[in-house]
Amino acid sequence: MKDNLLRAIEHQTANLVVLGLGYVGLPVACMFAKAGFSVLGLERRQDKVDKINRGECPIDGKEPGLAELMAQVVGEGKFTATSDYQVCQSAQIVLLAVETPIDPSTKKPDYQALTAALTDLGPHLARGTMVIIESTIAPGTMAMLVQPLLEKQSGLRVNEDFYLVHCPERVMPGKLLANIHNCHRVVGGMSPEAAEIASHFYRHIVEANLDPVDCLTAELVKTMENAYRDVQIAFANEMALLCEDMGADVWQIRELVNKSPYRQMHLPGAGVGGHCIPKDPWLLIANASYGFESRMIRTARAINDNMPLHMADLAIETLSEVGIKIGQARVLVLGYSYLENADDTRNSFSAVMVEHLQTQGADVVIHDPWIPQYQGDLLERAAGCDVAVLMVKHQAYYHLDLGLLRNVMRTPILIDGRHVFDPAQVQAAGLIYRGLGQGTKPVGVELGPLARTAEILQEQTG
Ligand code: SAJ
Repeated sequence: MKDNLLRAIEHQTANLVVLGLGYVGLPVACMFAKAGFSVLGLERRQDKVDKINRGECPIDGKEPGLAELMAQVVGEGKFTATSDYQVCQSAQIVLLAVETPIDPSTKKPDYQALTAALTDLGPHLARGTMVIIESTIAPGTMAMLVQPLLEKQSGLRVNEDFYLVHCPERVMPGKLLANIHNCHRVVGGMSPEAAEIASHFYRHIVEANLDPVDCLTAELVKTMENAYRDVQIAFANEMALLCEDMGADVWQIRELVNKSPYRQMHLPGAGVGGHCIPKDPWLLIANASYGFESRMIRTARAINDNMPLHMADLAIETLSEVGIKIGQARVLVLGYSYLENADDTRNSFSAVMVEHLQTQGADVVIHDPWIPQYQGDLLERAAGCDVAVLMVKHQAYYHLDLGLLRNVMRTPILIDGRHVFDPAQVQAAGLIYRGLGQGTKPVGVELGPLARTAEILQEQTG
């Protein structure tokens, strides 16, 4: 089994089926096709299958090189999409890249897509095949869900009849192809042999280090690396709240802290969004048991989830200082995507703030140069607004004409959630400035950001 597979990989005669053609599956399918493999993309949605087979990239947004590469490999007949699971019978390698979201209320993994894919694949799994899971999954999932389900559905035995591998994706919108080529990968195998064979396979598209490990290690590396980032960001956010409370400037302090060796304090911000960071910490602790109680992960998530609500607090408080109630205010939200200079709105923290302000009766106007429904002239959108809240540090906002902004607003208040503006310049333009982490706590006003974090924590821990 091993020699046949290694030979097919070495000579690129191995047929590859990629199951799931989204942000993860589509670029990896194109990269293996470009490397010389014959690739079939399995996708449930027929409209998406047809679009790909016309050579049209189904992924919106700026993904350097992806549309061109896809058109090229489709045109060369190296990559074809289909909705027919039967194709798995002639595959030597099947790569699964399906979504693994978190249930918003229970914070537990939602494996509907993964379970459906494995259930459909099982009956078509041929002896000698290597199955690779690229989706990010909770540690323990390969052993407790993937292996038993595949064995049951196929009647085959892992390591005897087929190989099973977990090679977690490393995608980042805007860098889909680059990250595949340049990012270090752990290659987890249900046996050392499986990890070895999969490493040979990925060497065809990954230039960076490939570390063969066991599956549990691979699951922990991926989810832990993002939980680490979430905790780091939460620390920066909590320091921003502390500095507000104490009347200090967290941005200046962060710069000075980072002058110390081995310090790399992250950036405070108006929220933590995207498809990885808000989700992976919950995956990391999902299967922990035997009395393991995560406090840090939950608290970090609560702090970061609270940031858009804190931005709303800053706006409400500053409005009240000039005698305007939020229920009579018009609020301009600057930025709706989860990351600067990108059009990806998954887990948008601005959406959380918008909903909160609307429940308070505010009239909310959204601007985002990267999101079609929110594009348009910023100053037109700002007309008549009482406060502008900067949530995402899009490059376009760095050159905002503050004087013109001041002239069109009904009340000239600017809340800066990303340290984009110089407070002195904002005030010189005639606007009232309030910056996240820049303490100008009004005397006698009891801020409640940490109290709210405690509320969120209480909700999560039940
Ligand atoms: N954020 C902060 N402060 C920071 C860093 C990020 O508030 O100091 C916020 C961002 O505004 C954003 C969210 O966190 O809303 C996530 O930002 P991110 O830079 O982590 O971008 P992602 O979500 O695309 O993260 C991905 C991850 N890569 C993979 O999962 C393969 C992450 O592990 C990487 O560190 C990140 O890309 C990257 O920078 O490459």
